[in-house]
Amino acid sequence: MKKKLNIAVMGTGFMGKVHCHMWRTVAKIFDVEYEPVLKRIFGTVESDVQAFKDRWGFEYSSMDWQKTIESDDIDVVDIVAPNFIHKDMAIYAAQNGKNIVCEKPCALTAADAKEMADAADKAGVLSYLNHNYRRIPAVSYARQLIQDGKLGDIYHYRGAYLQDWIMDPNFPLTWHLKKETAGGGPLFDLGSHNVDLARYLIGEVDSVMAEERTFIKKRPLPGAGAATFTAGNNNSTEMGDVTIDDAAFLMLNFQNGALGTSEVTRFAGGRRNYNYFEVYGSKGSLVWNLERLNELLFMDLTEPYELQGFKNIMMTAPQHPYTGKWWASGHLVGYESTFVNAASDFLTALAKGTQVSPNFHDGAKIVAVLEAAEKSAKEGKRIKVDYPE
Ligand code: SOE
Repeated sequence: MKKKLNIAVMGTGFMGKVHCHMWRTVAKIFDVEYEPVLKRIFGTVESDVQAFKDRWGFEYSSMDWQKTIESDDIDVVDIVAPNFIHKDMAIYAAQNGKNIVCEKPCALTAADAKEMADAADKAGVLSYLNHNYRRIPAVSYARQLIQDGKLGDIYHYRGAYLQDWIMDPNFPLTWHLKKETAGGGPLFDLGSHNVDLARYLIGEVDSVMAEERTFIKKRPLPGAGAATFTAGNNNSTEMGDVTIDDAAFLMLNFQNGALGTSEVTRFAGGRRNYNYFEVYGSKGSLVWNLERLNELLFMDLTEPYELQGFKNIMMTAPQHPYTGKWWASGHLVGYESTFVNAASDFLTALAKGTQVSPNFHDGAKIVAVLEAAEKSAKEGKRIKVDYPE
């Protein structure tokens, strides 16, 4: 019999939906000790909260985030609310002795993320920052190959995360496009993923050189028809200032001597969710792309030169990370499974009393790299990353 673990989901948006699916599925696929229960849902729009509660079968709904977090019946607070509120919710959860799952980016500043990490440490609760792409079998396996020395010495990381969902100038000025609510544009939203993967695969970043661009500087304020992921259905004529980047290109110097790049943009037409990396080492190379997430390209430079070429490995063997728990060998997994894999690692760490990564300390380091990029773009020079102590 699995132990019940009561979850408070703190948001009813896109990520709220993905996380509900994750909590519902994890104990069915993985042999974890806990059975998550969707206990409480928090949201800011009454009709959405009610609809969410009914659809997912939550026991309680509320529009009061403090009351939701502090409820005695909650074991895990799952923060899927906009970036600006992560810090307050996480610190409050820690102070109330709750374990925490939080969507990325961790916080608006590295200092805020560090405060979250310290609060979790002080309270002795588990923090997990959801950079789900680490949990894709191909990405996890890429790290294994690098750590097993299959790529030899690492020379290059070439990362990109390209989207196109705000190219329409009529796309409304949602919280994603304001510094005070989002922290940054694609630099924070997508760059946090890219930097997380860079740290996971290659190592810590030492310094950054960057350029940022905002192509559309004013947008209509959200009207009644405003939607987050579909452009064009906004009926407001009043305009407001966009205060974040629309694109950022980074050059990364790693502490281990590797040289990397990271391109993030929401203005790459046709690239709907193109999260991509290449890693080049002395003995081999790797290429991966979210839009073909079950495939990993591997080039083995130790083979005779005339036989060399990228081979496309399908990540569907039971030996690949996470895969054996899913479907029969050869069957594909999708976006939603990355979250379920993450929840499995979180629940295992909770049962064993160990840490899980990335956590809020990792979050503080990631945001420190993003802040260095912002500073570099502003000052036009290379910036050494100032990691919070
Ligand atoms: C929107 O840009 C978004 O949902 C990001 O916020 C996620 O982190 C990314 O995984 C997909 O795109």
